[in-house]
Parts: sequence; structure tokens; C-alpha cells
Amino acid sequence: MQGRVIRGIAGFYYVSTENGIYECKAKGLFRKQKIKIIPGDYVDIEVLSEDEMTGNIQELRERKNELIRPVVSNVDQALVIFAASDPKPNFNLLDRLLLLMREQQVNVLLCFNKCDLIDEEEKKTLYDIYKDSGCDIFFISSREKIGLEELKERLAGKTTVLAGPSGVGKSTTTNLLQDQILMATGEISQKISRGKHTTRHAELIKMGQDTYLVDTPGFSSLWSLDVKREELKDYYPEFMEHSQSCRFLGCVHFKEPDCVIKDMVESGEISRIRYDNYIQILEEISEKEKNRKKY
Ligand SMILES: Nc1nc2c(ncn2[C@@H]2O[C@H](COP(=O)(O)OP(=O)(O)OP(=O)(O)O)[C@@H](O)[C@H]2O)c(=O)[nH]1
Ligand SMILES: [Mg+2]
Ligand SMILES: [Zn+2]
Repeated sequence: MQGRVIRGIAGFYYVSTENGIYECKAKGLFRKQKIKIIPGDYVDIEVLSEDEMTGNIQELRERKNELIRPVVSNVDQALVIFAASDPKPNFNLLDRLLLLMREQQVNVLLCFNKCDLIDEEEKKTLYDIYKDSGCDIFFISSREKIGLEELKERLAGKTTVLAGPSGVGKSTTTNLLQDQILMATGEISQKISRGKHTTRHAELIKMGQDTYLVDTPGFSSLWSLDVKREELKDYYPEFMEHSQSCRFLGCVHFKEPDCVIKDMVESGEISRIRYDNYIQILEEISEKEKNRKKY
């Protein structure tokens, strides 16, 4: 029987099939070949017991792709959720999540929730920051149920990784987008205290036919990026378009003279928030590369 691994815990894999969810083990064959089954995998299973819904994974279908952060396969896109307010968006974290997804070649739907808390002008400000960033932008309010249908349409038939900081309404929104699983909401930041056991594993929630949301608890803390200093600029579509006009080939738009990008930030054509965060990330990468050379 065919199915999809929706989560894996301590050697057990939960495989969603047309007959329901089976608790499966991976055969020794996989261990011998050093193949690790991960959430998102399409597999063939042999049913051991229909009553107990148990089985063995016999075969792993070819993966379309495989993300490392979070570990999950066969992903089509990411849904990055921030609150328009309460908490105010942390643009630096937001840009890092966009980079992380782009680094893994995953297209991003950027969603600002809690739009009931902001006015049109504030909405426009948010829109202007991200309009050239290469992601599609959605404004929703899960409280007022605004914008959810449009979002739902974009998720249909796809596997979408959900990401965003605590308290922005990920669970509230997830509950409205599907009726299979009810997630706890409102329990802001109890998890921030470290040391406690936090789930680091991705879990797929079936929303409908061929439609999955990948829930990733503690996602933002998994941050770590593997981009070279000279390459960082290539992850910013709003720079790419114009950078061939900079005086220096390979200009990173920082301390170089005659830099078109810096001029565009001055004139407001490129978002200063995006640029300043870019510089901050650029300097962090430089620092890291320097330390690496030292040792
Ligand atoms: N005003 C307003 N509040 C909202 C909206 N959506 C969610 N909330 C509230 O925001 C709080 C946090 O919502 P959750 O859905 O628990 O947020 P979360 O992103 O899942 O948070 P974590 O599980 O901690 O990562 C709750 O009190 C929700 O009622 C919205 O559209 N507008
Ligand atoms: Mg939640
Ligand atoms: Zn430049």
C-alpha cells in the first residue's frame, strides 16, 4: 500500500494512507543502506495488522527535494507567517527566514496575520518593504476570518512548510485552514524558557487531497545559514535587477563606491529595512568567515 510519512518518533513512522494512518517500522534494509526515512517521504508499506494499524515500510519513493531546516522532503513551498502587529514583525528574523527558504530553493508565501490590528497605511508600509522581495504577500486576519480563502487556494494540492515566530497566530490560522487537527492556541512563550524538551521534528498535517501543511515547532531557533559573503546579495531580487549598474563587478553594495543599490536605498526605491538587515547579516557572515580562517 502507498502512503506518506507524516511524522517519525523514536523509530516509528506514521504513514498516512487511503485507509488511515499506520504505525510503521523501517526495515533493516534501510539501516544497512544508511537511508533515513524522513517526514514527507512517499513510501510503500506492507500491512502487518489491520486491527492495530501497524506495518513495515518496504520502499522509499524518489524524493523531489529534501530540506535540511527543517528536515522534511517533497516540499512545494513555504508559508512564512508574521503578525502585522502584536507582536510587531521582527524584520531581521523575517529576512532570515526568507533567506533560509531561498537557500533551499523553496518559494515563499509571506503572510501578515492580525491585520485587524493595523490600518491601510500600515499595511502599505509592510507591502512596500516586501513587494520586490520575490515572495507573494498575503494580508489576513484569522480573528476576523479575512483573506483565508485566497490563502487556501494557494495551498491546494501542495505541501507547504509553515514558519514564523511565536504568538503570530500560526496555530489559530492552521486550525482555520483545515479541520483534521485542532492545535492549541494562545499559549504564548511558555516555551521560551530553555532546557525543556522541545519538538524539533517536522510533522505533516493533511489539509485535503494531496494538500499538506508542515508544522515545525521552534522553527525560528533552528536558524543557521550557509551562504557565502559574496553570494548573499544574490538572494535579494530587488538588488539583482539593478546590480549590473554598480561600478564594481561583484559589488556587495556595502563599502564600494558608485554603488547603484546604495543610491536606490537613499532615494527610497529599495527598502531601507531590507538593506539594513542585509548589511547586518553580511557582517555576521564576514565575522564567521574570518573566525573560520583563524582556526
Ligand atoms: N487580533 C488578532 N489576534 C489573533 C489573530 N490570530 C491569532 N490571534 C491571537 O494571537 C495569539 C497567539 O495565537 P497562536 O495561534 O497561538 O500563535 P502561534 O503562532 O501558534 O504561537 P506559538 O504556538 O507560540 O508559536 C492568540 O491569543 C490568538 O487569539 C488575529 O488575526 N487577530
Ligand atoms: Mg502555536
Ligand atoms: Zn553595489
